[in-house]
Amino acid sequence: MDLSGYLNPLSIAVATSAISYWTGSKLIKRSNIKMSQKTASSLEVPQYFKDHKYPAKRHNERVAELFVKSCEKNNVAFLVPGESMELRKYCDTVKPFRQDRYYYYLSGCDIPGSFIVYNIEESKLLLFLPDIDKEDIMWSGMPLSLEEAKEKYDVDYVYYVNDFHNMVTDPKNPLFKIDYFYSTDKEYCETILKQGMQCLREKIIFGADIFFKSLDSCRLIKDKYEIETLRHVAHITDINHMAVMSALPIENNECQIQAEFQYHSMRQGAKTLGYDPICCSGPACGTLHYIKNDQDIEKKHSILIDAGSEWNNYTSDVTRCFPIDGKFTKEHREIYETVLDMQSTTMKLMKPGVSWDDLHLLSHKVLIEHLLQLGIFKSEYSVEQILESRVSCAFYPHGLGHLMGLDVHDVGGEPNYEDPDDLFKYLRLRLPLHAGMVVTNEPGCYFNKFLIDEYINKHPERIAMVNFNILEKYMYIGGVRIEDDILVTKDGYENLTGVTSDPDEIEKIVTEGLKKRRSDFHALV
Ligand SMILES: [Mn+2]
Repeated sequence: MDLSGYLNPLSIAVATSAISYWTGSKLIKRSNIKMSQKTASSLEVPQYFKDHKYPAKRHNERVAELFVKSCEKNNVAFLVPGESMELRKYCDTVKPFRQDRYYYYLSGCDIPGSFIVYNIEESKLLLFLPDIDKEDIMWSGMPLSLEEAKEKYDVDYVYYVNDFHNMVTDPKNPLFKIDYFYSTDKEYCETILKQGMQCLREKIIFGADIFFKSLDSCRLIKDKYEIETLRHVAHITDINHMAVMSALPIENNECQIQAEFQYHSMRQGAKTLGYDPICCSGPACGTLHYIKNDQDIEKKHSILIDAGSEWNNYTSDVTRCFPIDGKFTKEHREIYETVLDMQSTTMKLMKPGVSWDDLHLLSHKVLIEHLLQLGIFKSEYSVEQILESRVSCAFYPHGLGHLMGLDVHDVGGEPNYEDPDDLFKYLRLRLPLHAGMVVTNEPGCYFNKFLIDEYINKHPERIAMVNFNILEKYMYIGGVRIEDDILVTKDGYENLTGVTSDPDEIEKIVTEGLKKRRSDFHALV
């Protein structure tokens, strides 16, 4: 095919805002993480990332394959912009930049203010970089050149935003023939349209269902590159969690739990986390998305940390719980083993074709069996009667897990937040498992006054099932959640998370850490 109609890349030109791309030298093998491992100081990146580019072109092809099945129009292209840098009000500093996830999926490009065009009929992917702002070079340094960008990204051509106008208005250019540009976001597109491209306005179709559905279906199933990325970030996260469990002498407040996690994340090259970390102690462990992370942990017993590093825009999502003094109390251990049983019972059954609804339901049954044994539920009721009443939602109100990838709660799970059944309302994945999905398996058991009021005290038939004298003895724990990141494989699953969840091993790790002095840690304050 003759592509001479596309503009020739300008050789002298450079683009604003380069992103860092660090490389290492050898593959870090994930195994069970041992305290003696010194990989936490390493910036090494698996060889795979040196041999492969982010497969942006393939992602566009896959989305287009699905898209054309439901699109009746011809001469169609995708026009997808990324996020731009945004100034804070009344000052000249910028808000933290986070690339749009749909854009990243289709470009692999983290440069603010860039966009892609994918010409479906010609199967050509064009990347447009922001025009050069010479003044900005003084402050921000030299941006990536077009050649460097072509080398780095899996695209057919690289141009400047400024070139786009000439291309779509030149009758000899293939883009001139495009009748419809499907786009995700109107707001981002406004920047492009402002640059003298008003003629395009009526050709752009924003936010069409068929476009988003095709994107979400593709993002639902991870390819090899995405799996390797998720594996690498899971390994980084393992080490952060190990660090947190091993550093109690310098952790006196929840914010120092967070500090230890983030410090180790950044040392391994993961400069951001996939979500606000949840670092709680004592009764606060019962708050599902607690992000205050500012309370003293002394005089409490339990810690719950739910945190995951982010690397090349892919995240991890792992929760671990441990006793502050290195020894689980009787009640904490009982609840810990309950949750571990919920997780391992459902984990064993994970494989393609299995309904996530069914596994979620099974995790409630395992919870109910344990709470019956502990006497929190009264023995005159059967597992079925208790399950049917939905009283177990008071202790486990969220879902067994969710999809994970570019977003921590990744797209494509078809949740139904309007489900009238409390048991399924917050289940974010309502599909059968499929090879290539990455999901969290994260059951929990919480003792939270608000949840007990909402789910038990407002329902007389549920009140009758609970022994409140026994329940009271567990309130100080707050809650336990154990969360691992799981890849569904063609005949089962692979647990990407390597940090231990075995309660005996956790006791050992915490105890060993407690034997150290403050001066054994790199801690000036
Ligand atoms: Mn999660």
